[in-house]
Amino acid sequence: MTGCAGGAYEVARERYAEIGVSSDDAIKVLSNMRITLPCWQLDDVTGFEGFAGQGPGGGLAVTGRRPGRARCFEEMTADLEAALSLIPGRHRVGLHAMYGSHARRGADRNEMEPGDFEDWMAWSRDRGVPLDFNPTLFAHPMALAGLTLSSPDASVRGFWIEHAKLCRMVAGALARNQGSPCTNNLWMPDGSREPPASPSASRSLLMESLDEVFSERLEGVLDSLESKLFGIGLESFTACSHELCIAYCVERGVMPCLDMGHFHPTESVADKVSALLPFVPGILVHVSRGVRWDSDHVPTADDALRSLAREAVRPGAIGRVHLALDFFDASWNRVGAMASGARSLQRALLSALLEPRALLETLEGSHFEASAAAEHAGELPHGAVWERFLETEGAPGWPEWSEAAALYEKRAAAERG
Ligand code: RNT
Ligand code: ZN
Repeated sequence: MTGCAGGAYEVARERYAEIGVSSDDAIKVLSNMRITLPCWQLDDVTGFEGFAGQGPGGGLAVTGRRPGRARCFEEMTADLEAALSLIPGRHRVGLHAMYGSHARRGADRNEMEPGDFEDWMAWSRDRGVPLDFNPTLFAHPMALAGLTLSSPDASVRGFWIEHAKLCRMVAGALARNQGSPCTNNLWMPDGSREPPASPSASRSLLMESLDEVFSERLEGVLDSLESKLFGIGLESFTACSHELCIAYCVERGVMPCLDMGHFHPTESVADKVSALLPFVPGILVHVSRGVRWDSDHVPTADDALRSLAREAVRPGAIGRVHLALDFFDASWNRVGAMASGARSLQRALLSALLEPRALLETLEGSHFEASAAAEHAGELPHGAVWERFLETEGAPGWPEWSEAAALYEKRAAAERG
């Protein structure tokens, strides 16, 4: 609940001061951290083009069939505004190319123009919400075989190269519109159910295509490339594996996108951050919660997310590690899921910001002392600091936010079916 952090916060502030942490500073830093919200969570990755009737394809699977998904720009922006009102702070929205208005003028993805996102740009200006972008290389008849930029068919490859290039132009237009950079994240499903005859032939085609896509330097566009372990129906081979992705990004100065669901289940994504940062312009993290596989569950503040948050708030990482939520769960209230995922990430970030880093550094190497200090710090009253953060941002506490999401969904489902 909001409005009750008062005395409790003063006590918390003192307790944190004892271990050398300023909770006021932690709140300030958190207030300035923008998270990119995935618009595709609101419509089960369907898009506005009429292609994704049978699901997104490309090895992706949406779980659940709750009523009330957003079916058009107006419904989607209404849902985004509802979600944003439940999340403390100021944030960004990530679009996919499939949410443009090109289909209305009969244009396909290889004929898109920045003007197809004019309504989004107007919304972004009105609400002061910067946008990020993603080319959509799935949910399309030309991607049915699971191959796009690495397809042996030159016409398929050409189609997707053109699409990816046009998307960079769109991202440039979004950047100009918002007066700040726009992240453009390229993920392609390319892979196969059985091992390919020549993995290296497939990867050469992919790299040739990528070189063409990235050939021009574009002002305001922060390019990223997302790797993957495998997709459903594409289990044996993924052209843009982690190794290819990282090597390519290092050589070409592109940001890698690390999706938390795209690694072996016990692999730590957090640990990759400090290993990669010295070599790349930045890192985009797709914050997701894979349960047993890349299941795209809504993130909760679990150990994986807490470790990631710890790396994301280190002095050299802030501003270089971009955080974007990536999940699609139609078994949850969709707006509630969006707000919940964002709030969980913020909680994890706040806990990380409240860690006594300086103290822990002095205890480096003395194992039990460090562990004892960390355990003590972990039990300090962070809930009171979270509530002060909510008050500062004028955001609802629990249960208000969760009740508001439930009510919103009820109304949307009644109107939309
Ligand atoms: C797929 C990737 C990709 C998508 C979104 C919709 O496994 O994670 O980022 O989830 O672009
Ligand atoms: Zn992702």
